[in-house]
Order: sequence, then C-alpha cells, then structure tokens
Amino acid sequence: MLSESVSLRAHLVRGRKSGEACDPELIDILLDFAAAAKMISKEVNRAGLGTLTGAVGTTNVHGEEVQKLDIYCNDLVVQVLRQTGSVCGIASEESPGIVAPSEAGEQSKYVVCMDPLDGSSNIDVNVAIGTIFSIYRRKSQSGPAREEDFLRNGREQLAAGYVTYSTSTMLVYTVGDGVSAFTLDQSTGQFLLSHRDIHTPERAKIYSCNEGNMSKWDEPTRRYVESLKRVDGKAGRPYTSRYVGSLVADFHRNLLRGGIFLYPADCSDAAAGPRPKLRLMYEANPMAMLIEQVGGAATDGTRPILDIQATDIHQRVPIVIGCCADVEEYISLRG
Ligand code: FDP
Repeated sequence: MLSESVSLRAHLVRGRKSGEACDPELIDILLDFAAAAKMISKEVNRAGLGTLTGAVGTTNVHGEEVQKLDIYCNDLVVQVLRQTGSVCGIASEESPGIVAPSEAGEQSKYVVCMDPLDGSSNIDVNVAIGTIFSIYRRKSQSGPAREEDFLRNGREQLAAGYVTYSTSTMLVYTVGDGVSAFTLDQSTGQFLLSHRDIHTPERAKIYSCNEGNMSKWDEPTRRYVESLKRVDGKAGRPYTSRYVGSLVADFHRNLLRGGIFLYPADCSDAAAGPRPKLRLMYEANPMAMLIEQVGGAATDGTRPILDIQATDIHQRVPIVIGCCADVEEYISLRG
C-alpha cells in the first residue's frame, strides 16, 4: 500500500501525456466508471439487507439466470455513460444489441464494452464480484455506434480495467502504459492510489480453474492441470489451487500474487464442437490487455487473446491467462 493520497482523478490528469490514450474524453469515461463503481459498491455492501438480492426470473442473451443486482448495475452504468455523453455506444453482457448513446454521446469518439456485474452467481453469498470494462476509439464518423465500431481485435483497446467489490472496493486500469490500482476510501468517497505500476511474477505456483469441469476439457488441458498437482521438487510442484468463481476476483489475486487462470472450452459434445464460456469483448480482452501490461500473457490455446478478431459482440473464447512462464508452458504442452 502507498501512503501518499493521490486520487484517481489527479493521477489520470497528472499522467496525461501526448497521444490519444490520454485524451481528456477518455479520462472522462474512466471517471464515469469510477462514479458508477462507488454507487455499485454501496449497493453491494448492503445487498443482504436490501431488495436487490435474488434472481429476476429471466435469462440473458447467454441463457444465464439474471440477478436483480445485474440489472441494477447495468442500468446504473448505462445511465451514467448516457448522462455524461462520453460514449457513442455500449456493448453490455446484459443487452443483446448495442446500447444507443444519448444525443450528446453521438459525437463521442469512443465505445465501451462491459460486464457490469461479473460473478453473478456469487452475489447472494457475499463473495467478491466486479465490473469489467474496455474502451475503443470508434471507426464510424458520427451518430450512434455501429457493429463495426465494436468488432475489432483486443490490441485496438485504448483502455481496460475492472472494479472489484470485496473486502475493499478497488479500481484497476490501464491506458496502455502500465497498470495501477486505486482503493475506494469509503470515508471520503475517493479512489486513492494504492498500487502503482503493478508487475506480475514471471511464474507462481497458483492455478485457478473450475476443476469440476475437468472431464469436459480437451486432453492437453487435462494433462497440464494434472501436471501441476504432481510433486516435482525441480519444477516447484505441486501448485496451490485457488478458485473463487468470479473472474474479477480470481484475476485480481493472480495479478498481484501471480498464478494461472484457466477457463477451457467444454469439449464433451464432439458434434457440437468446443463450447467456451467466457466472453471475448468484455471479459477476456480487457483482462488480456491488463495482463500483458504487467508482464503476463493470455491465450486461447493457439493464439494470444488480443490477436483474436471479434465477429460477434457476445462471442465466447477459451482463456488461459496469467504468469508468462506458466502460460508458455501450457501452450508448449499443447504442441
Ligand atoms: P458467473 O457465471 O458467476 O457470472 O463469466 C461469468 C463467470 O461467473 C466468471 O466471473 C467466472 O470466472 C466464471 O463465470 C465462473 O464459472 P463456473 O461457475 O462455471 O466456474
């Protein structure tokens, strides 16, 4: 923890250099997410007491049960972004199509992709959850954003980040020149710099995956995870298993401590082909940008996540992400 009190706003403004990544309008979007996160944090903290726990009774575009807090967070972030007019379109996990901007937003240069509340299945049991976001410069000239503004590869992201609502609320972001984290001081309502210029270890002995799914994975992935559990003094094994089941929480721990996170495709139905779970545009891409910034790597098993050309705003990908040496070992084991 740093002792100096540098607010997110001051850090963003101070760190402004020449170039697009530090455009004041881009800073405004990051501050919009910070503002929304403060409100979400309040609701999450009193979720057990309020009326926002439990399911709505509908499913989202992915066929998953929608929680009341999912809707609350989605509506809240959309409202903030529309009110400030900082983006010309939003792709959200909770909306099948592109969310239209406000009139002011039609002139904005930016689009965002987001998962307003990641880890929904952990809401009602008081386990860490988060908000994930990713920002691109639009391709179209003006008016509401179109599909082409979103269907890009992850290397085109200008900024990415997440907020984790846990023992503390923390906002972690990058604009492509390193990663810093800001902890919400609940007494003043400010995000203060708590982790400057984060680096992840080259290798760590932690792996995170839903091992209950192991029988559904392809053979190289099973072999890799089995290898982590064997005692091997030279390789520093066995590894420790840590899995929360909220991407933001698992990723955040691994970002700071090191580790490898895997969400492989379900390959149990040969006729259907591999079926990945996590979403490229608002889960894999932002996390991949962050991990590369801290010296780690992210792959779908054959190529870097950031090199994948998106074809659908809700497309899914297998993901293996974390320490460089661990991810490389996984890739080489696939042959
Ligand atoms: P959730 O289904 O609870 O919303 O992408 C969603 C996600 O959580 C990730 O946050 C998490 O890493 C993963 O799915 C958990 O999936 P499993 O429950 O299948 O392990």
